[in-house]
Amino acid sequence: MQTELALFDSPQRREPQWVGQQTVLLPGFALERVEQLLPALRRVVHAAPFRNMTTPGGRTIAVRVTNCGELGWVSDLRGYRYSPLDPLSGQPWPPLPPVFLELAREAASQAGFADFTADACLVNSYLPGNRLTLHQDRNERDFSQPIVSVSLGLPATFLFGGHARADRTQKIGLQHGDVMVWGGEDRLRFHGILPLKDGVHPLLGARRINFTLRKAG
Ligand code: MD6
Ligand code: FE
Repeated sequence: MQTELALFDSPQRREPQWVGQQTVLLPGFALERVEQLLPALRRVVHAAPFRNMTTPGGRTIAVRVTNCGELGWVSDLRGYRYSPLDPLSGQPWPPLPPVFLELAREAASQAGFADFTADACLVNSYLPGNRLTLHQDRNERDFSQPIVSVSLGLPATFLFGGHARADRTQKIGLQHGDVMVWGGEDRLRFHGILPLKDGVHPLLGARRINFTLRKAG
């Protein structure tokens, strides 16, 4: 009985799935740390609240974002870039929680990227209906460094394209606790998120949180 309950309660990591030459989905990889990740996330969001940013073209980005770490990704009429200061407060971004750094390093090493040390973490908050259009992540200095992406809350469909915007995309389901690591030859592939479906997650409610750990500087 006890074992059954323990089995039922215990977070399940599943087999890694290679979705690109240097891109791996680690299903459930973050589950065993969720109890540390959520309070750490709450502290970050308390210091640097989620906000809507503006594209250089003047559109509002529906997905709300914040950052932690030495550098944070920002977008406004002047462009996309990394900044050491939160433009809302004029203060440095809150520090990267050690549990984020450890998770990123372990996940990256599973994908063959040894000694990954993130200095930036972009946190995205999606409500039902929010999507992220196809884009490349190219504001970081060193494209030899991978990106580690952690999904929490409602499930989402990730679109994974090629090196040109018009290339066909594959759909990858991302669930609460999944971690994706990508780098190398896949580092500049176009990608996005389909509109989030309605739902309520037992821990996070009606939203999805994604955070991506990067070496930006
Ligand atoms: C998201 N992720 O999962 C959006 N970018 O909500 C990204 O845009 C992303 O997951 C670079 C690397 C991994 C990612
Ligand atoms: Fe991205």
